[in-house]
Amino acid sequence: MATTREIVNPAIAEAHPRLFDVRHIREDFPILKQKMHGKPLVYLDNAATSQKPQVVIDALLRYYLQDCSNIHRGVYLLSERSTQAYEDARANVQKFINAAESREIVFVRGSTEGMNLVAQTYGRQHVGAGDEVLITALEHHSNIVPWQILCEEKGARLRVGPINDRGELILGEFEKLLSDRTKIVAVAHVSNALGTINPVKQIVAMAHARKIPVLIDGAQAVPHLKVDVRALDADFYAISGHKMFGPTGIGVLYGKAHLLESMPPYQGGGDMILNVTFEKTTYNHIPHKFEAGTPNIAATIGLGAAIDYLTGVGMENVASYEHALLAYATEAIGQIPGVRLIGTAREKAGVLSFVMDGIHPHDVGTVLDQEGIAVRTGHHCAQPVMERFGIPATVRASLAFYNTKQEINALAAGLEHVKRMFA
Ligand code: C6P
Repeated sequence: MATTREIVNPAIAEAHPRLFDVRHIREDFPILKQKMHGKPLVYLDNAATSQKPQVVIDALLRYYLQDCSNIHRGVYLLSERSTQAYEDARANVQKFINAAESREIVFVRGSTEGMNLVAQTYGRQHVGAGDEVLITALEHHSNIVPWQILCEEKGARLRVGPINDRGELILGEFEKLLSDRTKIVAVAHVSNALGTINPVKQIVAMAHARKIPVLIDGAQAVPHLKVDVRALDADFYAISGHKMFGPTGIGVLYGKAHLLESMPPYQGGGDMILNVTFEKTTYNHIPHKFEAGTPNIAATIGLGAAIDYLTGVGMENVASYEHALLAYATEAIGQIPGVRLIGTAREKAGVLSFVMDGIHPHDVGTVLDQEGIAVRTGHHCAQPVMERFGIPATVRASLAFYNTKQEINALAAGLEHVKRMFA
């Protein structure tokens, strides 16, 4: 596999030889050593979920081997240790996305739950009959359906900013959809089906000029780009831990403190209360008000470890390495006769979606699997994107910073093999 040193920026590589040496990075991910159908695993389904470095696996093990206990409840040392590790993870997230305060970090199951939380709390509070919620045409179902549920309940209207043939948001058209009726804007930072990076900073500025809050679905951005929620001035920002090298079942909803404080709770239960009587319950302070019941403690601690790991590698390094790898992949795959790239935005991250003349994406994926190559095929939980491009599905190769040019070459060779099989 990756025997060549893949050094993107020689100056930085000289200063930090380990950072850009993909061979060493790959050593941190035990799963990548496996073979599939007798071939080296080429894992190109990182947008679905990413692989975990040993330090994350170790953190999970450590919790279960040494610290396993509930948090915020026990007066004994074991519980103090797990509470500390859980709250340290919150502080890690805060620093990583540059939130102003750790109480702005709410732990949820994933970005899906983050979006649903905002729709069901802020949304129910502020969206009424005749109001509008504005999204874009490149959203994942997780940033469509929660708003549809809300709009149906309230008699509100879901508006959709259009995209062009490259898969870029048409900003002028989007802006025209902002009005007095718009009560919230919800947009993806990076599209999972197309890889488009939305101009979220501009979108936030446009919405804020009209005093409209913005939720950003950051599920596909945080693993690839350095995200600064304060620089973006995002009101809400949703993250999935498992896509950023952390465990499954953990995610983050960032929310500005004054907004979180003003919102009603999402779920009721333990830990989200200060006092309960049958007559009246007073709620806990943020973020605990939104963390009812025993959370996924192990996964939260694992997410903290993933953030430490990413911080060690450096998100600028991740972004620049992947940028070069995506350019290489776009060239290598895009020039194969019969392959058509879907999503050719000028600003892209991590994703290469394509179709092949006369061959169903599922067939492509099945043949690639026999070559040890894991890609996703289908609508990628973004059916309206497929409809926009007039196709039922694509093949999607999605990158992480442990992928290599050799793996892209293997994908290109695999696609030539597919073509021969279906010729
Ligand atoms: N996309 C993909 O293969 P959860 O499932 O809650 O961790 O993430 C949901 C989600 C929200 N927004 C975007 C932009 C996403 O890409 C995803 C998850 C995966 O593309 C699984 S469908």
